[in-house]
Amino acid sequence: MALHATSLLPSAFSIHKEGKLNASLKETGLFGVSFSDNLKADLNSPVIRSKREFNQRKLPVGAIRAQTAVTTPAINRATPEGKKTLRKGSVVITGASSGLGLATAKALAETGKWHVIMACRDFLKAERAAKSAGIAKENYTIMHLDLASLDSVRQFVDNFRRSGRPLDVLVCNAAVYQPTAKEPTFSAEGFEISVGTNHLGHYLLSRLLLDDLKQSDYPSKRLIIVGSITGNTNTLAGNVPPKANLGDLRGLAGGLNGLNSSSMIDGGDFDGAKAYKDSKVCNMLTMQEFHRRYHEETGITFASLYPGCIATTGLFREHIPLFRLLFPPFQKFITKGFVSEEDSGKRLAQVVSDPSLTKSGVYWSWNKDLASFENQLSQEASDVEKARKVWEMSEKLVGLA
Ligand code: LMG
Ligand code: NDP
Ligand code: PMR
Repeated sequence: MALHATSLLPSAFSIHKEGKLNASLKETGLFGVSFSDNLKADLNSPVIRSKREFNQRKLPVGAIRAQTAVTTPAINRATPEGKKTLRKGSVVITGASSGLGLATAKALAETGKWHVIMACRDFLKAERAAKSAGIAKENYTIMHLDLASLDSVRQFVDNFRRSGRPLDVLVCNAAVYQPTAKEPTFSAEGFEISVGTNHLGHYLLSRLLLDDLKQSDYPSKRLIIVGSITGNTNTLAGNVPPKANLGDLRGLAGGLNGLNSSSMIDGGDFDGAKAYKDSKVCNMLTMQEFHRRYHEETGITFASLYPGCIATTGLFREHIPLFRLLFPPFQKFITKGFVSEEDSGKRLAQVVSDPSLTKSGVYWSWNKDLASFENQLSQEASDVEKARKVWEMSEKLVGLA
């Protein structure tokens, strides 16, 4: 049963549908009572290639440590007793060189049931991170992916296919956050960098890899996109200014290039924190649109999540030092929304592999007893019409339509 975020808020808070927030200061987290964070392919070519064809192809010179692997059926009778065994799952995690992505890679690799493809923009950083996290060599492969370049996304997809590995789960985790930027910066194709990376890069990646997911014979295939509480205006955290708001999408329609269109989705003046929150709304809308378009036909589980406030990650690297100093204790002791990198990794790993989390179209969160629950998205983040428009506009921007 879906729990409503608002129903978990302290009674002193009520958040109305239109995003207005009423707060009486007695019994609020800031004054001693916890606000738990949870309170609250299309392919270039339409030809569908069989896995056998993938495996027969030669490894390209340019593939970065893409190891050869012969794809075996998901379930085989390998044991002498003839018991059915499941082959190792194969999961791609973007931005696995730090924070949540790295912690998730570690949690999955440690089970011995997953091979993690760490899709990262900085190969050496990723290698060092995997080593220092103690991930066993045989459980991961690093492949280059820069989400701020659509060419790089396409190259990654080619390299991945040439590696011969199946794709059982795709996790769109990477993100950038520019809270202090005064002026926008842009991706290779000229999209404002936060929406360009967090949304458009992942949008192209997941559209292209959908075919690979379809071809997997793994029993539970999933596409997971990391969302956040701060993009949801039905929560306290989502009401800290600047608030997410995609408006009428005029900036997105114009290409977010800051030249003949605004760099912001809603057409407004650049605001880095808002651009990040808007990108998270796009992530959550995309997950639902995937669900509506493809779940029934493919059986793939499409999900997003809010892993908790992982206040110590690299996401806040561009914030002022005072913020970085105060934010973790603020989240730990005041909002009580704090979660360690390790625990957040276990949460995302659950969404990847837990047999009880196979429901599609869900935005997962965790309550104060650390149990997962189906959370409710804000009105904007669950707007069906907006989801369709974001999908169609994004499709044009990334060259799929
Ligand atoms: C913007 O500022 C930045 O400008 C932008 O760059 C980006 O970072 C963006 O969301 C990201 O934030 C937001 C800024 C403006 O909020 C603050 O950071 C103000 C901090 C004020 C601290 C007062 C809290 C007191 C608690 C003491 C704890 C000590 C530890 C401090 C750690 C700080 C780390 C965050 O926000 C405003 O305009 C005013 C702030 C109002 C908050 C709005 C929340 C809406 C819900 C209202 C509920 C009211 C609950 C009590 C309010 C009292 C606190 C103001
Ligand atoms: P980190 O900064 O630690 O991790 C982000 C990762 O994304 C890094 O590995 C980074 O690579 C990678 N990345 C950034 N840009 C690109 C790019 N162009 N191409 C490929 N990879 C890229 O932050 P978190 O672990 O906190 O963030 C992970 C996810 O969790 C994000 O989606 C974020 O929105 C979400 N989230 C985080 C919360 C938090 O409290 N921290 C709360 C809610 C959601 P590199 O190492 O090279 O910089
Ligand atoms: Mg927020 C229940 C309270 C709660 C939670 C769970 C978060 C999560 N935050 C909460 C409350 C508040 N925050 C309050 C009351 C304030 C005003 C003092 C506040 C401020 C604040 C700032 C300035 N919070 C922030 C920032 C950031 O720069 C972070 C951000 O918005 O990044 C986009 C952030 C966050 N608070 C969170 C979470 C999870 C973030 C981080 C990032 C994200 O959504 O990925």
